[in-house]
Amino acid sequence: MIARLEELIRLAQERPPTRVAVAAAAHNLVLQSVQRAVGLGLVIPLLVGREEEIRAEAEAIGWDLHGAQLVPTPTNKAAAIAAVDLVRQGKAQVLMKGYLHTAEMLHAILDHNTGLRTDRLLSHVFVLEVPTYHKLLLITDAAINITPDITQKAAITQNAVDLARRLGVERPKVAALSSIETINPNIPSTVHAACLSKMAERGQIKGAIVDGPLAFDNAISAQAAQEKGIVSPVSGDVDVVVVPDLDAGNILSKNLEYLARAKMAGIVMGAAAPVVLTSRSDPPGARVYSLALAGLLCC
Ligand code: COD
Repeated sequence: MIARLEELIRLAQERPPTRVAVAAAAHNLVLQSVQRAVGLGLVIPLLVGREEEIRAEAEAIGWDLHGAQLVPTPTNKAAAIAAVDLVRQGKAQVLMKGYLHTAEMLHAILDHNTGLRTDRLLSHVFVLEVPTYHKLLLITDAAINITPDITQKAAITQNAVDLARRLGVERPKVAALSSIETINPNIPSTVHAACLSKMAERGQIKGAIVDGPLAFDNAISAQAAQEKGIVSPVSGDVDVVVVPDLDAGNILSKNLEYLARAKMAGIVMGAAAPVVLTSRSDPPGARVYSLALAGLLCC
């Protein structure tokens, strides 16, 4: 079982470098992270975007673009489409979002004719190394599905469980989160969480123990659960938290990143290839961990 994000890099270095198509690459943080990943032997980049801007940004960070291929496009939208196409053609194994809006990247991925759709739901998983928690914590979905219904949440859960298993957790413990641990029909996330728990019991979600509704404290701390008299097979040892909606997940992840100094990686599951979808403000470290994770998932 992988316990630290640094291990992702070590494991990815045991494999040949991954060919990564970077959509809208002309940005210093994007190029810094790709340069670092090239230096670590993790990736061979195809930098898609405005050529002059990519060259200027690369020069500004002191990178001669050695080891990178440039694919010129006039706009961000064209860059997103071209990067997706490089993956479809097999010229790249991983897609990475550069400096463009998430929705713009997702529209290119979701295009019926030219995208990277499969029969699965696309969902995002953050993998966090939180200094105050004893194992990696997966948070889903904080970046793609805005207000998922129960069917979508089951798919989101399955995608995260599959990722946790790829990271070596044999039977991931999943907390379906809400703000309380009892069912209140006026709080839809409590009903969703209870359904997910039952769906896992009945084999509609496979390979995991799912419990919910749980509030975040009862999920993460066995002591908090005990004090509330909650008996849960996952409390205090959770691998995956499924959040009520995108807002909750986004706030939770960024809270842990900024206030608890969590390190993080992020990946999109359910597409025809791994997609690195970091936020435009993410530091290079998060992007390098994400590239290492994508490299481990692509073959
Ligand atoms: N997986 C697979 N197919 C999907 C998904 C998904 N997650 N979401 C939509 N689709 C398909 C639908 O089935 C349909 O065929 C087509 O895509 C369009 O569906 P719509 O009209 O419901 O979706 P859109 O195009 O309005 O929006 C889809 C987005 C993923 C772009 C949208 O949900 C979105 O903007 N998400 C938030 C992205 C974001 O801003 N994240 C930032 C947080 S950091």
